[in-house]
Amino acid sequence: DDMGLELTLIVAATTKMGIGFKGGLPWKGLKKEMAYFRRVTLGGGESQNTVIMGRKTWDSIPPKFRPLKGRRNVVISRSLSPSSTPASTTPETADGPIILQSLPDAIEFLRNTQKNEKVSGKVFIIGGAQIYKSALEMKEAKRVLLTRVQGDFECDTYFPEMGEGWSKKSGEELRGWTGEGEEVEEEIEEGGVRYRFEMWER
Ligand code: FOL
Repeated sequence: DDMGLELTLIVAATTKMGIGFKGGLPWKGLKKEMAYFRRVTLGGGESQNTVIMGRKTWDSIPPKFRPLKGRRNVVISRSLSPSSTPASTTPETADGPIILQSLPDAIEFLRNTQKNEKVSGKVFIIGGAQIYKSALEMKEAKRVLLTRVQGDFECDTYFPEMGEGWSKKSGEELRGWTGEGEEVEEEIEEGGVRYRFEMWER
């Protein structure tokens, strides 16, 4: 049953909602922030989680880290996907990402494959701007895990307007959903940059 297919967007953004600069992240060295991304997307459960990303985000991940370990990697690309293969019959290769043409195709693919309990974990949208925008237009997008980075980094890519109906949840609710420990509530400082972890739902 796929009634429970929910999408969670995960993003780190500046106060002006900047998320990227010149094909990468706007900052360097927020190691604990990246560790949070890794822990949360990996999860701790029995079933494997999925990360869905655009092709430019795939390119931005250091080759030694991709595909992101321990997670099903889905990449959205019109040019790299075999155009005649329906999403429902896209073969899953042992290694490397699953490449699909659009976010709706990716959702269809997951609906057809998440019946397998080993892979019926959480589904994360990890960017970038174009994929976040498509995701926010879908009813399945129920949650945003937003890291608010208090810094004025130069950016050329921004998180799209979230629109109506979103509310920020408490730190306790964030911990409940992510399985994070107490430390997630506090404001983190790393190399002179402060940030805090938030969870929004609709
Ligand atoms: N969300 C949050 N909260 N922070 C981010 O940095 C972030 N980044 C992306 C999407 N959502 C995010 C997209 N960019 C890696 C690199 C870039 C990236 C996402 C992931 C990456 O290499 N991740 C490795 C860990 C690398 C390390 O330990 O330094 C991973 O295993 O997740």
